[in-house]
Amino acid sequence: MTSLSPKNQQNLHGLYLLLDPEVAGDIPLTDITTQAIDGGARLFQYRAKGPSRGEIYRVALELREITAAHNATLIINDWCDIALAVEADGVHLGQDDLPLEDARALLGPDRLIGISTHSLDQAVEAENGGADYIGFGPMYDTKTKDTGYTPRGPNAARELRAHVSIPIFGIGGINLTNITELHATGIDGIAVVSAILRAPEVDVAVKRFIAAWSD
Ligand code: TZP
Ligand code: MG
Repeated sequence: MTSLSPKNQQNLHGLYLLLDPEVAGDIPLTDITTQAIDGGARLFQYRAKGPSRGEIYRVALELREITAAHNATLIINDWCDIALAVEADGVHLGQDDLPLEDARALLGPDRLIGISTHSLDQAVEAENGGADYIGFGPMYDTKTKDTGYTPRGPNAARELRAHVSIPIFGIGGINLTNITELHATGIDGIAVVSAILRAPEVDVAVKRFIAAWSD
């Protein structure tokens, strides 16, 4: 298996598809990933909250093979050890996960680290701490995650853009209707779960999101 490091930053824009087995239901994440790649997606995060770490590792290995074959970026949510073990491109961490500094010490300079942020202060802190990108949200109401935050909305994304230079991905409740106003904020991309994983045809949904983001 070939690693995509050193730092595979070229895919840090546009559609960022989060692969969550709870949302995918009966459809294997490997099938979803293959369909999404067919539709043009090149940036993925494996986000599994329920399975054992052994199971997360096994699925991550499969996702790594599929994504690596298509020069697609694979980020692992939460677990630095699994990201390293499967030679993923990086890790995504929340505010209550391993601190950025420690994650960087483990992962080294060549892997990507993304940080979930919910305020301008957190976003600036992540950038100053050496994050490669940030997620910012929830942008809108979402049923996929109980975030504990009110929706931040596009104006907050616009404000963030004025203060943060690293790639910003809006997340939470993003669909083909609200994508247009988010694109106008100048952020770099959108992290999407249910609107694509629950679509009748993942490849078609991916194509629509990519087209909407580039229009
Ligand atoms: N973090 C903030 S909102 C969210 C995560 C993981 C879930 C987004 O899912 P959806 O289905 O795109 O609203
Ligand atoms: Mg986390």
